[in-house]
Amino acid sequence: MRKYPILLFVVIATSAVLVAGASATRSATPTLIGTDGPAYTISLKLNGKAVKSLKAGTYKIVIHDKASAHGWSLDGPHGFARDISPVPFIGTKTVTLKLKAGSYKFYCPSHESFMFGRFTVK
Ligand SMILES: [Cu+2]
Repeated sequence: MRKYPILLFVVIATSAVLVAGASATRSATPTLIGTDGPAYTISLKLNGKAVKSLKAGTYKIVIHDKASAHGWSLDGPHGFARDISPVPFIGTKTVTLKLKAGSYKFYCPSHESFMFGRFTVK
């Protein structure tokens, strides 16, 4: 029975490729960092730069909510609307979202007229 060692090797090699593929996909998800507060500030950054345009796809969004008076919400195309960090909350919220092409606006629900930013997904 010389076939068994070869078969076992093939199974192990295949598993290793699948695991490597899965972790490569995961680490490729870009992370957007958002903040609201302190004071009347709100932001969204990718690699330290304010987000102005993004490629459509899946993004991890981490919001650092630094003020109970403020929140962090995101509106987008096709009625997309998510309150990612609600107004009374202070702390960190993390979501993974699939962003489709269109115009997006992030804002504080309590001060939407002046605490907001916009970006485009292409
Ligand atoms: Cu606010």
